[in-house]
Amino acid sequence: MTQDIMALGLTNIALELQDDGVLIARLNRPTKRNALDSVTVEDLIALFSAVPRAGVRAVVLAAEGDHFCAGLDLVEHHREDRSPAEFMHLCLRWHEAFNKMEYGGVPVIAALKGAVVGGGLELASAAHVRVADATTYFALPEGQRGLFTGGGATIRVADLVGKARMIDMMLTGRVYAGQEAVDVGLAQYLCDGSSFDKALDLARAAAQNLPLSNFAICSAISHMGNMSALDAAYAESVVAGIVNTQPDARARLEAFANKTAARVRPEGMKD
Ligand code: 1HE
Repeated sequence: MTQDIMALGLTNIALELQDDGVLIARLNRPTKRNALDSVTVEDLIALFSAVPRAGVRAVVLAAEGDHFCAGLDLVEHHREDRSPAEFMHLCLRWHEAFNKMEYGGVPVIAALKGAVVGGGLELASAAHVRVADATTYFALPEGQRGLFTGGGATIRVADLVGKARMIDMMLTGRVYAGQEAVDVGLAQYLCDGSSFDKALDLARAAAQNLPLSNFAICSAISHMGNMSALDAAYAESVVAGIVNTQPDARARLEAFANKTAARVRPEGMKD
Protein backbone atom coordinates (compact mmCIF):
# COMPACT_ATOMS: atom_id res chain seq x y z
CA MET A 1 0.00 0.00 0.00
CA THR A 2 2.93 2.34 0.64
CA GLN A 3 3.58 2.14 -3.08
CA ASP A 4 0.31 4.02 -3.77
CA ILE A 5 1.81 7.13 -2.32
CA MET A 6 4.52 7.11 -4.96
CA ALA A 7 1.85 7.31 -7.66
CA LEU A 8 0.37 10.61 -6.45
CA GLY A 9 2.03 12.55 -9.25
CA LEU A 10 2.96 15.59 -7.16
CA THR A 11 4.36 18.64 -8.96
CA ASN A 12 6.51 20.40 -6.36
CA ILE A 13 7.22 17.70 -3.78
CA ALA A 14 9.67 14.87 -4.45
CA LEU A 15 9.08 11.60 -2.61
CA GLU A 16 11.43 8.83 -1.59
CA LEU A 17 10.13 5.83 0.32
CA GLN A 18 12.56 3.88 2.49
CA ASP A 19 12.32 0.18 3.33
CA ASP A 20 11.41 0.87 6.97
CA GLY A 21 8.31 2.85 5.95
CA VAL A 22 9.93 6.28 6.40
CA LEU A 23 8.83 8.62 3.64
CA ILE A 24 11.13 11.48 2.68
CA ALA A 25 9.12 14.35 1.20
CA ARG A 26 11.20 17.20 -0.22
CA LEU A 27 9.82 20.59 -1.19
CA ASN A 28 11.19 20.90 -4.68
CA ARG A 29 11.11 24.52 -5.87
CA PRO A 30 14.61 25.55 -4.78
CA THR A 31 14.94 28.29 -7.39
CA LYS A 32 11.95 29.97 -5.71
CA ARG A 33 13.27 29.16 -2.22
CA ASN A 34 10.42 26.65 -1.95
CA ALA A 35 7.85 29.42 -1.72
CA LEU A 36 4.36 27.96 -1.34
CA ASP A 37 2.39 28.60 -4.50
CA SER A 38 -1.14 27.24 -4.83
CA VAL A 39 0.13 24.13 -6.65
CA THR A 40 2.45 23.22 -3.76
CA VAL A 41 -0.37 23.67 -1.26
CA GLU A 42 -2.51 21.23 -3.29
CA ASP A 43 0.48 18.83 -3.34
CA LEU A 44 0.67 19.01 0.45
CA ILE A 45 -3.05 18.26 0.75
CA ALA A 46 -2.78 15.28 -1.61
CA LEU A 47 0.29 13.98 0.21
CA PHE A 48 -0.97 14.31 3.76
CA SER A 49 -4.42 13.01 2.81
CA ALA A 50 -2.77 9.84 1.53
CA VAL A 51 -0.09 9.34 4.21
CA PRO A 52 -2.31 8.09 7.10
CA ARG A 53 -3.81 5.28 5.05
CA ALA A 54 -0.71 4.37 3.06
CA GLY A 55 1.16 2.47 5.74
CA VAL A 56 3.80 5.21 6.02
CA ARG A 57 5.46 4.92 9.47
CA ALA A 58 6.96 8.43 9.62
CA VAL A 59 7.65 11.36 7.31
CA VAL A 60 10.75 13.51 7.00
CA LEU A 61 9.65 16.85 5.59
CA ALA A 62 12.74 18.33 3.96
CA ALA A 63 13.62 20.72 1.19
CA GLU A 64 15.85 20.99 -1.87
CA GLY A 65 18.27 23.90 -1.95
CA ASP A 66 19.60 26.09 0.84
CA HIS A 67 16.26 27.24 2.26
CA PHE A 68 13.44 25.22 3.81
CA CYS A 69 10.64 27.53 2.74
CA ALA A 70 10.18 31.26 2.00
CA GLY A 71 6.46 31.22 2.79
CA LEU A 72 3.59 32.41 0.64
CA ASP A 73 4.54 32.77 -3.03
CA LEU A 74 4.54 36.56 -3.07
CA VAL A 75 5.05 36.77 -6.82
CA GLU A 76 2.02 34.58 -7.52
CA HIS A 77 0.04 36.55 -4.94
CA HIS A 78 1.00 39.81 -6.61
CA ARG A 79 0.24 38.47 -10.09
CA GLU A 80 -3.14 36.99 -9.13
CA ASP A 81 -4.31 40.21 -7.45
CA ARG A 82 -6.74 38.13 -5.40
CA SER A 83 -10.04 39.28 -3.95
CA PRO A 84 -10.59 38.92 -0.17
CA ALA A 85 -12.80 35.89 -0.78
CA GLU A 86 -10.23 34.28 -3.08
CA PHE A 87 -7.47 34.71 -0.54
CA MET A 88 -9.69 33.44 2.26
CA HIS A 89 -10.35 30.30 0.23
CA LEU A 90 -6.62 29.91 -0.45
CA CYS A 91 -5.95 30.16 3.29
CA LEU A 92 -8.53 27.45 3.87
CA ARG A 93 -6.51 25.21 1.53
CA TRP A 94 -3.39 25.93 3.59
CA HIS A 95 -5.32 24.97 6.72
CA GLU A 96 -6.53 21.80 5.02
CA ALA A 97 -2.91 20.83 4.30
CA PHE A 98 -1.50 21.72 7.70
CA ASN A 99 -4.40 20.19 9.64
CA LYS A 100 -3.92 16.95 7.73
CA MET A 101 -0.26 17.02 8.78
CA GLU A 102 -0.85 17.81 12.43
CA TYR A 103 -3.89 15.60 12.99
CA GLY A 104 -3.04 12.78 10.56
CA GLY A 105 -1.58 10.44 13.18
CA VAL A 106 1.74 9.84 11.36
CA PRO A 107 4.87 11.48 12.81
CA VAL A 108 6.17 14.32 10.64
CA ILE A 109 9.74 15.43 11.38
CA ALA A 110 10.77 18.70 9.72
CA ALA A 111 14.41 19.03 8.60
CA LEU A 112 14.95 22.79 8.65
CA LYS A 113 17.69 24.83 7.01
CA GLY A 114 18.11 28.39 5.84
CA ALA A 115 14.94 30.47 5.79
CA VAL A 116 11.93 29.12 7.66
CA VAL A 117 9.88 32.25 7.30
CA GLY A 118 6.29 33.40 7.05
CA GLY A 119 4.21 30.56 5.68
CA GLY A 120 7.36 28.42 5.80
CA LEU A 121 7.27 28.69 9.58
CA GLU A 122 3.54 27.94 9.49
CA LEU A 123 4.35 24.78 7.55
CA ALA A 124 7.16 23.81 9.95
CA SER A 125 4.95 24.42 12.96
CA ALA A 126 2.45 21.84 11.69
CA ALA A 127 5.14 19.15 11.92
CA HIS A 128 5.45 17.17 15.15
CA VAL A 129 9.20 17.63 15.57
CA ARG A 130 11.43 20.41 14.20
CA VAL A 131 15.16 19.98 13.68
CA ALA A 132 17.33 23.02 12.97
CA ASP A 133 20.96 23.30 11.89
CA ALA A 134 23.51 26.10 11.96
CA THR A 135 21.98 27.74 8.85
CA THR A 136 18.37 27.72 10.02
CA TYR A 137 16.60 30.94 10.89
CA PHE A 138 12.99 31.73 11.73
CA ALA A 139 10.97 34.87 11.09
CA LEU A 140 7.48 36.16 10.40
CA PRO A 141 8.06 38.98 7.90
CA GLU A 142 4.38 39.42 7.10
CA GLY A 143 4.22 42.73 8.96
CA GLN A 144 6.99 44.19 6.83
CA ARG A 145 5.32 42.97 3.61
CA GLY A 146 1.97 44.57 4.36
CA LEU A 147 0.45 41.18 5.07
CA PHE A 148 -0.78 39.04 7.93
CA THR A 149 -0.38 35.35 8.66
CA GLY A 150 -3.00 33.14 7.02
CA GLY A 151 -1.66 29.61 7.38
CA GLY A 152 -2.23 28.98 11.06
CA ALA A 153 0.62 30.93 12.71
CA THR A 154 -1.79 32.62 15.09
CA ILE A 155 -2.53 29.14 16.41
CA ARG A 156 0.63 27.06 15.99
CA VAL A 157 3.45 29.60 16.19
CA ALA A 158 1.76 31.30 19.12
CA ASP A 159 1.52 27.84 20.68
CA LEU A 160 5.24 27.23 20.20
CA VAL A 161 6.66 30.59 21.29
CA GLY A 162 3.80 32.32 23.10
CA LYS A 163 1.69 35.29 22.07
CA ALA A 164 4.11 38.02 23.13
CA ARG A 165 7.07 36.61 21.16
CA MET A 166 4.95 36.07 18.08
CA ILE A 167 3.67 39.63 18.19
CA ASP A 168 7.25 40.91 18.60
CA MET A 169 8.41 38.79 15.62
CA MET A 170 5.66 40.25 13.46
CA LEU A 171 5.95 43.84 14.59
CA THR A 172 9.72 44.14 14.46
CA GLY A 173 10.81 41.47 11.99
CA ARG A 174 12.84 39.76 14.71
CA VAL A 175 14.81 36.75 13.47
CA TYR A 176 15.58 33.78 15.69
CA ALA A 177 18.39 31.30 15.05
CA GLY A 178 20.68 28.84 16.80
CA GLN A 179 20.24 27.97 20.45
CA GLU A 180 17.96 30.94 21.01
CA ALA A 181 15.49 29.48 18.50
CA VAL A 182 15.49 26.22 20.45
CA ASP A 183 15.18 28.06 23.77
CA VAL A 184 12.04 29.91 22.65
CA GLY A 185 10.48 26.71 21.29
CA LEU A 186 10.80 27.09 17.52
CA ALA A 187 12.82 23.88 17.20
CA GLN A 188 13.38 20.92 19.49
CA TYR A 189 16.83 20.01 18.13
CA LEU A 190 19.81 22.04 16.93
CA CYS A 191 22.48 19.96 15.26
CA ASP A 192 26.08 20.67 14.28
CA GLY A 193 25.75 18.59 11.13
CA SER A 194 22.86 18.23 8.72
CA SER A 195 19.34 18.67 10.03
CA PHE A 196 18.27 16.14 7.41
CA ASP A 197 20.43 13.36 8.87
CA LYS A 198 19.18 14.07 12.38
CA ALA A 199 15.55 14.25 11.22
CA LEU A 200 15.94 10.92 9.43
CA ASP A 201 17.37 9.32 12.60
CA LEU A 202 14.41 10.64 14.60
CA ALA A 203 11.92 9.46 11.98
CA ARG A 204 13.49 6.00 11.98
CA ALA A 205 13.25 5.86 15.77
CA ALA A 206 9.60 6.95 15.71
CA ALA A 207 8.89 4.40 12.97
CA GLN A 208 9.80 1.63 15.45
CA ASN A 209 6.77 2.50 17.61
CA LEU A 210 3.49 0.73 16.99
CA PRO A 211 1.44 2.68 14.43
CA LEU A 212 -1.55 2.96 16.78
CA SER A 213 0.63 4.51 19.49
CA ASN A 214 2.01 7.00 16.96
CA PHE A 215 -1.50 7.69 15.75
CA ALA A 216 -2.54 8.69 19.27
CA ILE A 217 0.62 10.74 19.87
CA CYS A 218 0.29 12.58 16.55
CA SER A 219 -3.42 13.28 16.61
CA ALA A 220 -4.90 12.89 20.09
CA ILE A 221 -2.55 15.34 21.82
CA SER A 222 -3.45 18.05 19.30
CA HIS A 223 -7.16 17.31 19.50
CA MET A 224 -7.06 17.33 23.29
CA GLY A 225 -5.36 20.69 23.22
CA ASN A 226 -8.54 22.01 21.63
CA MET A 227 -10.78 20.64 24.39
CA SER A 228 -11.67 21.64 27.91
CA ALA A 229 -9.59 19.83 30.54
CA LEU A 230 -12.66 17.82 31.48
CA ASP A 231 -13.31 16.65 27.93
CA ALA A 232 -9.60 16.08 27.26
CA ALA A 233 -9.32 13.78 30.28
CA TYR A 234 -12.35 11.84 29.05
CA ALA A 235 -10.97 11.60 25.51
CA GLU A 236 -7.57 10.56 26.86
CA SER A 237 -9.08 7.66 28.73
CA VAL A 238 -10.95 6.50 25.62
CA VAL A 239 -7.82 6.72 23.46
CA ALA A 240 -5.76 4.94 26.13
CA GLY A 241 -8.44 2.27 26.35
CA ILE A 242 -7.90 1.48 22.69
CA VAL A 243 -4.14 1.99 22.40
CA ASN A 244 -3.06 0.43 25.69
CA THR A 245 -4.92 -2.80 25.05
CA GLN A 246 -3.82 -3.30 21.44
CA PRO A 247 -2.78 -6.91 20.83
CA ASP A 248 0.46 -5.77 19.16
CA ALA A 249 1.59 -4.24 22.46
CA ARG A 250 1.51 -7.56 24.30
CA ALA A 251 4.89 -8.71 23.02
CA ARG A 252 6.46 -5.42 24.15
CA LEU A 253 4.87 -5.71 27.58
CA GLU A 254 5.97 -9.33 27.87
CA ALA A 255 9.55 -8.30 26.99
CA PHE A 256 9.47 -5.80 29.83
CA ALA A 257 7.98 -8.32 32.24
CA ASN A 258 10.62 -10.97 31.45
CA LYS A 259 13.42 -8.37 31.57
CA THR A 260 14.52 -8.64 27.92
CA ALA A 261 13.29 -5.16 26.96
CA ALA A 262 15.62 -2.15 27.09
CA ARG A 263 15.28 -0.05 30.22
CA VAL A 264 14.86 3.71 30.11
CA ARG A 265 18.30 5.22 30.76
CA PRO A 266 19.89 8.60 30.12
CA GLU A 267 22.43 8.61 27.29
CA GLY A 268 25.77 7.09 28.28
CA MET A 269 24.52 5.26 31.39
CA LYS A 270 25.30 1.54 31.37
CA ASP A 271 22.80 -1.16 32.40
C1 1HE B 1 10.11 33.97 -3.88
C2 1HE B 1 9.86 34.04 -2.51
C3 1HE B 1 8.51 34.13 -2.08
C4 1HE B 1 11.99 33.91 -2.80
N1 1HE B 1 7.57 34.16 -3.04
N2 1HE B 1 9.13 34.01 -4.77
N3 1HE B 1 8.04 35.48 3.18
C5 1HE B 1 8.96 36.39 2.88
O1 1HE B 1 8.75 37.57 3.00
C6 1HE B 1 10.27 35.83 2.39
C7 1HE B 1 10.62 36.36 0.99
N4 1HE B 1 11.91 35.82 0.53
C8 1HE B 1 13.09 36.26 1.01
O2 1HE B 1 13.17 37.06 1.92
C9 1HE B 1 14.31 35.70 0.36
O3 1HE B 1 13.98 35.28 -0.96
C10 1HE B 1 14.95 34.51 1.09
C11 1HE B 1 15.55 34.99 2.40
C12 1HE B 1 13.96 33.39 1.38
C13 1HE B 1 16.08 33.90 0.20
O4 1HE B 1 16.95 34.94 -0.19
P1 1HE B 1 17.89 34.70 -1.47
O5 1HE B 1 18.79 35.92 -1.58
O6 1HE B 1 18.54 33.37 -1.37
O7 1HE B 1 16.92 34.60 -2.74
P2 1HE B 1 16.19 35.75 -3.59
O8 1HE B 1 17.16 36.32 -4.57
O9 1HE B 1 15.48 36.71 -2.73
O10 1HE B 1 15.09 34.92 -4.35
C14 1HE B 1 15.46 33.92 -5.27
C15 1HE B 1 14.26 33.60 -6.09
O11 1HE B 1 13.25 33.05 -5.23
C16 1HE B 1 13.63 34.83 -6.73
O12 1HE B 1 13.02 34.41 -7.93
P3 1HE B 1 13.66 34.77 -9.38
O13 1HE B 1 12.71 34.17 -10.35
O14 1HE B 1 13.73 36.25 -9.42
O15 1HE B 1 15.02 34.12 -9.35
C17 1HE B 1 12.57 35.21 -5.74
O16 1HE B 1 11.52 35.96 -6.31
C18 1HE B 1 12.09 33.86 -5.32
N5 1HE B 1 11.43 33.90 -4.02
N6 1HE B 1 11.04 33.99 -1.85
C19 1HE B 1 7.87 34.08 -4.32
N7 1HE B 1 8.17 34.15 -0.79
C20 1HE B 1 -0.96 32.16 4.00
S1 1HE B 1 -0.27 33.67 4.38
C21 1HE B 1 1.41 33.44 4.52
C22 1HE B 1 2.10 34.76 4.58
C23 1HE B 1 3.51 34.69 4.10
O17 1HE B 1 4.09 33.65 4.03
S2 1HE B 1 4.22 36.16 3.67
C24 1HE B 1 5.70 35.69 2.89
C25 1HE B 1 6.80 35.82 3.85
